[in-house]
Amino acid sequence: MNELDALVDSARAGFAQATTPADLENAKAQYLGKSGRITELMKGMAALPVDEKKSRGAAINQAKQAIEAALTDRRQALADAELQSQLKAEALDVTLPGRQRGSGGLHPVSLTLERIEAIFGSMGFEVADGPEIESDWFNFTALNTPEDHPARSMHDTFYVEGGSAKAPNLLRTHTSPMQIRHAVQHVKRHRAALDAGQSMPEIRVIAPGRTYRVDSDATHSPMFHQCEGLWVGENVSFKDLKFVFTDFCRTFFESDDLVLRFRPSFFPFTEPSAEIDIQFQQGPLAGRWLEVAGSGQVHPNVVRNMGLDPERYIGFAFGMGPDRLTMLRYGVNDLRLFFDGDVRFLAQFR
Ligand code: 2U9
Repeated sequence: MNELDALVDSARAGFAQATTPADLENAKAQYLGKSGRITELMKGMAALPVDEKKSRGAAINQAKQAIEAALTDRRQALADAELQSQLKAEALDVTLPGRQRGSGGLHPVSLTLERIEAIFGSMGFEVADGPEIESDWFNFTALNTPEDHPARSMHDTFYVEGGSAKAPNLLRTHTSPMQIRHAVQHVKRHRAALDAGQSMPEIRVIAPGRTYRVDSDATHSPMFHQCEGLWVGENVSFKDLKFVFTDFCRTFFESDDLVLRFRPSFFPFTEPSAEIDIQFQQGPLAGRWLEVAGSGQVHPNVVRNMGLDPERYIGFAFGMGPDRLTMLRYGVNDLRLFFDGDVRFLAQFR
């Protein structure tokens, strides 16, 4: 093999060892650069006799073209390898199933509110709605709450702008105002019949919704939920309350041997009043009395504020905390977990 064939073979070997464009450029410089081997051979021709220069020049040029061809092939090979590497890295398997967006779900307290509405709906109760920013009249006065009652103080109630100094606006502290509004509208609708001495359809309503109090710890949140109920007619007594609420609790907790206890208590808007406790007969809470609601016969002053004669119309009311019922039903021990917005906690109830 002559010197030029050896040089072409050496260049091909050098280019083949280059694994990156930069390595290849370095290898190219050794053969085709200004101080490369081909340039040296060309300079060496100066010393040759005239009749040898032509053939020598042609031979060197042929070797140069062979090296340039080898360089082009290697550049293409490296470019192809880079493209294949990128295609592999960015490969998208279009046959894979689509990414599931994941099914959302209702908040556990919303599930409880829906359950409460369904159970009382099955007993003929309507569902009332009403404003969360209330007047002093509907939140306190209409409910027979004395002017100096501690619940009216600023450290219990969120007062807001609007209203008047004597009757300020506030964030409702319970859902009772919705009951009063519903009852007043109901009486207005049947005013003519009442004035003619006829009866009116009974008031049978629940009022679920958000309520607000200045309080915050593991069992109290500034925003919490309440659901109150009201059944007023010409002959609605405490026994009706005991039956309705017992039936509700057994259905809600899916426990037919659940027992209720009514403990004497006091609320300005009911007389007599009673706290309601429940007791499971089996399961982790068996044997413990758990307070779940307050209740009582609607106070005559409140019946009067509805526009009804308390000598003719009587009924019961109750109030319970859907947040607490949710904690009992699912075994949650910190109320704040419901309102932190942590999807890892909330997703358990989907
Ligand atoms: C009208 C007349 C009477 C609603 C009632 C309670 C007793 C009661 C709270 C206890 C803590 C709810 O669970 S809680 O957040 N409520 O104890 N509420 S009687 O009485 C009314 C309501 C409206 C027109």
